[in-house]
Amino acid sequence: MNTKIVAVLMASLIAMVVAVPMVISEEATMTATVGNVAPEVTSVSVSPDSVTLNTCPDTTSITVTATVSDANGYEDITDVNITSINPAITGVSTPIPMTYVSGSGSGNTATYTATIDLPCCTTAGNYTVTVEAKDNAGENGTGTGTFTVQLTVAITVTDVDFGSVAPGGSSTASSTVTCVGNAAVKFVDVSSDGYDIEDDDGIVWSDMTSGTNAIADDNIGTSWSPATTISCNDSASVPFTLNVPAGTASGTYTGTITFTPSEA
Ligand SMILES: [Ca+2]
Ligand SMILES: [Ca+2]
Ligand SMILES: [Ca+2]
Repeated sequence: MNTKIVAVLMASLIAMVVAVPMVISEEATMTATVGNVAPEVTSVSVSPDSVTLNTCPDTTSITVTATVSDANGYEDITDVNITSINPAITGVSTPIPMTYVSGSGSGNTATYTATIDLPCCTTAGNYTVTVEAKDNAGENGTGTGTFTVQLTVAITVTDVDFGSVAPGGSSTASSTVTCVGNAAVKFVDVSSDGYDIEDDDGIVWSDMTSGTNAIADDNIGTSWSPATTISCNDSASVPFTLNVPAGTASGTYTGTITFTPSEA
């Protein structure tokens, strides 16, 4: 064989090997573990944060708003609750579930709210609300907010009807006084000399009149004790006695009793 031909054949073989290489891919598995991060309650606010209660029997609504974040995304937050109110409020039980505010979720953060109906006898003072958020892994975070309940001194009273009284006779009738604010009340007797003596006594009354005729206010008295207190949602009868002087003209006499309560 001619060496020139051998060289050409060798060149062809080498060329074929280079043109059709054997290529085999290999896959490597990637592994990473993303840990759970507990949610955080980043803020708790109460609106209004200074509460003047409606009088009994009405309740007063306050709204608690919490901002919750979770580094695994807000979708990892499963539930948010008000777990305690300190001091506890009679008639308000916890936990109170908070509701996700529709559309508030973005990235790591979402907003939750709950409404609390405060009873009319909720004690005045400062309160702390604790909010707890949980995520899918069962981890939790808490945050607190505060609000203040103001003192309300308020009463309702019923009218006093002495009925039919003969001249020279007397009659006793009562007003039912109900405490409808969160402060227990009393009626101050200034100078401890009886009601309707000083203008700022807790109970004062007018003369009773019928046209131009009058029964003077010193014919009316009460045995109510200034030491007596009335608690929220409790009632008491305040008795009044009317002496109709002999010689009083017939007619229907009317007047006014003014009750001014003080915090007991
Ligand atoms: Ca998480
Ligand atoms: Ca007095
Ligand atoms: Ca008077």
